[in-house]
Amino acid sequence: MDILTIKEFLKENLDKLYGDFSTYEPLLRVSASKVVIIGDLHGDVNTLLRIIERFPPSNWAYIMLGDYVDRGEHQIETLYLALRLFLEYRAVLLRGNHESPLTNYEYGFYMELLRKFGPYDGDSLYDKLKDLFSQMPISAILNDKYFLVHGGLPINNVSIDSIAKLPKPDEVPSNEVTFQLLWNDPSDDVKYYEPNIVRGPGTYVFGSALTENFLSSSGLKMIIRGHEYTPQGYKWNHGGKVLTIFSSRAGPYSGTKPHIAVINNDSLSIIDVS
Ligand SMILES: [Mn+2]
Repeated sequence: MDILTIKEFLKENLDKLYGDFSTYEPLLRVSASKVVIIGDLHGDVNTLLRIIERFPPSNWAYIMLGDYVDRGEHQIETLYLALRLFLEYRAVLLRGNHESPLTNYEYGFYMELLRKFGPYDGDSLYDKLKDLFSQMPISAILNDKYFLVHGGLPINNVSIDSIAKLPKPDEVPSNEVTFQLLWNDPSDDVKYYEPNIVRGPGTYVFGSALTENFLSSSGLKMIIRGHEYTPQGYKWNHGGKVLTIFSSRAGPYSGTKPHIAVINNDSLSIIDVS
């Protein structure tokens, strides 16, 4: 993948992409019978290329759960492919906690832009990319059944309607509900919630009682999310109500078997794409 082509693509398309993303509410509603759901990539462009080859986006609706950048070797290439999937096939690109200046200066994306595009173009493209991130949708409801989000449930029993009205753009994000949707993790060890010691201030682990409340009040069946590294590439929590998908073996995740979730005519399977 030629880095100059990617630079030109970004220069030509970022304004249009910003316009497109700014029209979306934080909660999307999606209906499709054949769907590919991709978890964290973190710059693992090779896994994304394998997924595209095996599940052609002309036949499959793509939903990506965020964390395209930071950590891996090919963050720019991964984001570029995701943006092309959006422009050419209307892939759903949800925002992860790494689509934010809060992480990009520290975990690699900003430095990769400077290194591959040069200091001037790298810095000015980052300015536009962080604006783009601030407009990405936060969550989606798929087929009136699945709630899709990068991190997890916030602790204060939010409704679907209130998620749909969260403020956008939100660069950090600084809204605490948005922040928790991008950062929280499920736990089988708590009933309601506790501070998330691993991730730090403002983040929580949410228990099965919150999942039950949310799913029953919204009429949904399952939460599908990314965010958490698991060596086997997926895991279940809350008695099969919360599915975590992890799709990267970049950088620190080289021992992972990346997986995706595939929905084909209402049946859900978890597929090894390593
Ligand atoms: Mn994450």
